[in-house]
Formats: sequence, C-alpha cells, structure tokens
Amino acid sequence: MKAFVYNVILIFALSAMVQGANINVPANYNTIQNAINAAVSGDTIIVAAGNYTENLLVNKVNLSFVGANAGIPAGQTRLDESNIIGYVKIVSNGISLNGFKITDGAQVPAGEKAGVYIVGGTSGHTIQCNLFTRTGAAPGGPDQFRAVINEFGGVSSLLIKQNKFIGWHTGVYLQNADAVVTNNVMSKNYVGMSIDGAVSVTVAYNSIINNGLEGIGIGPPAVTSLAIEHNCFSGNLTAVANWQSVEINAENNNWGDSTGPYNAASNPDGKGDAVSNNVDFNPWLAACCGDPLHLLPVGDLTNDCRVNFFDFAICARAWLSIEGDGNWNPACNFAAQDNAINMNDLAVFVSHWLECTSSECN
Ligand SMILES: [Ca+2]
Ligand SMILES: [Ca+2]
Ligand SMILES: [Ca+2]
Repeated sequence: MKAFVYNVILIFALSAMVQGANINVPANYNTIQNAINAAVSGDTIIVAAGNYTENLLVNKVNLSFVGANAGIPAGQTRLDESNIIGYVKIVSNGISLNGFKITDGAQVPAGEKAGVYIVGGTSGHTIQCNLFTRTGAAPGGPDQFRAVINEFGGVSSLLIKQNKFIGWHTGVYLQNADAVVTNNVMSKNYVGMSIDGAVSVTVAYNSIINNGLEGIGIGPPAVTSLAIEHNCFSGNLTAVANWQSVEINAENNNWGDSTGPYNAASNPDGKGDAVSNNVDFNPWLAACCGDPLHLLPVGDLTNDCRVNFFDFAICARAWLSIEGDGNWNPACNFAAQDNAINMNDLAVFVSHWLECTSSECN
C-alpha cells in the first residue's frame, strides 16, 4: 500500500513536471527573450498582443509559444497580433510557435536571413497559425529573406500548418527535411516554397498563389520521398519547378484551370500555371472550391467541396481493405500511418463530416 501511494505521488509529481509552467509576456517578463531565459523545459510562454522588436534564441527543449492568435489560421480574420519584428532562431527540440505575426525577419549571425531559422538536426517543431509578412522587399531582387528555413543538416517531424507567407524571397525553405506542410497560404513571394533533398516531405492542402518565380521549386540533392497533393495553385509564373533528377509526384492538385497545368511536351493545351518536366501532375483536380483560397476538404473524394454520403459510399467499398486488395482505395487512407482502410481512417473522415469549403458555404 505504501508503495502504491508513493507511486501515485510520483506520477502526479511527474505529470506536473511534464505540464510545465505558464509564463506571461509582458506581465511576468517584458521581453520574450527574458521569458525564454527564465523558462525551463516544458514551459509555455504566452505573449500578449503588441510589438516585440527582438531576435529570439530558443534554446530550451519543449517550449510552447502562444500568441494572441493561437489556433486562428493566418488566412482568416485575426485579433490584434503578437508581432515579433526580427527572427526566431530555434536550436533545441520540440518547439511550438502558434498564433504570432512575424514581421520582416533579420540576418541570423552565421546563418541566413530569416523569420524562423531552425538549426540542423533538431526535431519535433510545430509552426502553426502564424502570419509571416515582409514589407519593403521586392521579390526577385537582391532580397534573400526566407520566412521559415531549416539548415542543411536537416530537421525531422516538422509541422508547418495554417500559416500565411506573404512578401518573402521564399516562404518556406526545407533542406533535407522530414516535414508536413499543410493548409498554408503562400502568396506574392518570389518563391512560395523551396525543397532541397526532401527526406520525407508532404505538401498538401495549401493555397500557393501569385508567386513571382515559382510556387514550389525542388532542388538537389535527389529527393527520397516527396508528395505534393490537394494544393490550389494559381497565378504563379511556374507552379512546380523540378531541378533535381527524381520525378516528383504532384497528382491531384489544381493548377488554376480545369485544363490542367501548361507543359509544352505533356500538356500543351493546359491553361493553368506552367509545370516543369519530370513532374507527374496527371490526374489533376478540375477546380478548387470557388477560388484558390478555398481548398477541397479532407474526405471529399467527389470534388464537390463537401464531405457527405457520396464520399462515404466510396470509402465504404474499401472498408478493411489492405494495399494490394481489389477494393483497396488509397484515396480513403486518410490516416496514412498504415496501409489499411480502418478505424484510423474513419476517425479522420468523421472529423470532417459535412464540412463544406466552397465559397458558397461561407
Ligand atoms: Ca500520374
Ligand atoms: Ca464530396
Ligand atoms: Ca489507414
């Protein structure tokens, strides 16, 4: 009995340690860096709306940064911003940055010009619901500022979600990364996204529009695993430019026109954005949901921008199939961690049930 009580106390003590403390800026510390310096692993730093002209060094593991717009996608109407004017340099694992505005970035010493600069070899970061803006920079000129960049040493388990990138040389620059980039808006940059040497990268459900040179540029070294799917491209000089040797999987995107992307060899009648050679873009989505900011919802297999019984019927046929079966349907493998259509996938599907993303719905 004594041992049991001791273990219960120990578990409570450990869980209290895991949860960490909340530190408020400016109530507890008047700068974000002072809050980081005072924090320990696992703490949450809550930053009120306001301007913070600081370059941040994040050097404690498992810190969460919560801005005034945490949980509000950056493409939507926002509250007053927690605005970091400068860069955020991440040198430790497990960092979450949620709900900030990052303005202009700055030169990272011995690094790049960046908004968020992730040191090579780190893992487990989430960059979510942040508005990355740069003003006064002419995309395509000498300006080389990247909103988010990881060092060439690679990064693992990086999630970049529901952010907006506008006015940068490059919105997101991944190098030898293991990352998921989803539900972001990349607009009016020189390059929306650069991907060099993708170890395992998924770029899905993003609006990639009006970028001056490329929506997505893929460079050497040769990619290991890269999927570009369910994105809406429009108004980019080139939507996807492949500069390395491995063919890129870019099926099931919309390219700004129902006739598909333009490629002189493989789709000369395409009226959408141009696509380079060595990109598999067929089949493509005929339309987004009214405009390129309205993406098809997860779970919509009939491309009507609604998740309903028509979609359910398609996946019901594939229920309990595994890869290789006659009724296997990879489009129903929503939770992709296994090669089976099962409860994991149904849970994802149900979470989107009756979702409608058409411009007619909001
Ligand atoms: Ca194909
Ligand atoms: Ca549907
Ligand atoms: Ca599955």
